[in-house]
Amino acid sequence: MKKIALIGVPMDLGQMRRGVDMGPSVIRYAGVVERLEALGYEVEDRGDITIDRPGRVDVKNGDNLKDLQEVVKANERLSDEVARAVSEGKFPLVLGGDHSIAIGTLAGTSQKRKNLGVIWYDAHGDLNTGETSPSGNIHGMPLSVSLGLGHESLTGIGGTDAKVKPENVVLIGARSLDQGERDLIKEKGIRVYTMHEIDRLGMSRVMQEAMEYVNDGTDGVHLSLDLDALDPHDAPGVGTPVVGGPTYRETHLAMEMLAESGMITSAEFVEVNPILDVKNQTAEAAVALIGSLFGEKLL
Ligand code: 6HN
Ligand code: MN
Ligand code: MN
Ligand code: MN
Repeated sequence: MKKIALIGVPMDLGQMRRGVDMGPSVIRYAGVVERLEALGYEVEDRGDITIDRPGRVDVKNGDNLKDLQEVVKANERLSDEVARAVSEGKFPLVLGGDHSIAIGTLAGTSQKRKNLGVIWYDAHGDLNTGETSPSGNIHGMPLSVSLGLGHESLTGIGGTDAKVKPENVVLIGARSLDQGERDLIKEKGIRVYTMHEIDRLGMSRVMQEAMEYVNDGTDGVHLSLDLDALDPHDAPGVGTPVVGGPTYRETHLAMEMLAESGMITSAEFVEVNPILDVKNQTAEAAVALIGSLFGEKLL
């Protein structure tokens, strides 16, 4: 697919570190459009989704969900925009914003793809619900919401059906899981390559296995890449860093293998926070990884 629809989502209400709403802007500034055009893609930058700003942020409702209404509204808009891109035969490339926006990306993508595979490249599981979340931050919940679990105003975005099936999901890079997330992974039998498996098998074998797994019986594969998956040494500009992650190089290898496979049909890059970053390093890493995902090679 040579046409890309670029969609920015300046969302920071899914978590507590202000500044991640500037993610789309700094990733553009780091040259994402030029990088993709140099690879021969036609890029339509659709600008940013509108985010409603509440007067006071971080307000929890009775269900342990912060800024729920604003997060729902933005994800409804995003879902429509992503669905439109898919129906026009374009590759939706979504720039965050915090990870709560995966709710809208997956809701939009799954309008057309009823058996969507998902690669969740993240230090975290993002499998909490209001009941299990230690924080009430919705960016820790998008994957469970997409599986149909949690508050109905979130699971109902883009229709009441579950957007993805647990057997079509694979997590890569996990090293911080809450108890409720561990329980859910066991209950649903979700495939997870934690740092232990990456250390033992190496990124190459992990990616080979993960790709075979999500490609089996699916009609498209979405990549959800949280920059906090990378070791904080290589991606310091994130709100919830966790030590001991895959390197910049290992993550490039993962993107290069995905490019070779040709299986990825939509993607999002999230959690870049320029206030916490060092000289835009994390935004630049995101752009370089996007380049690799779309087939950039040295020779
Ligand atoms: N992310 N598990 C923690 C929580 O608050 O639910 C951290 C979530 C981080 C989410 O990085 O997208
Ligand atoms: Mn994360
Ligand atoms: Mn399958
Ligand atoms: Mn995440």
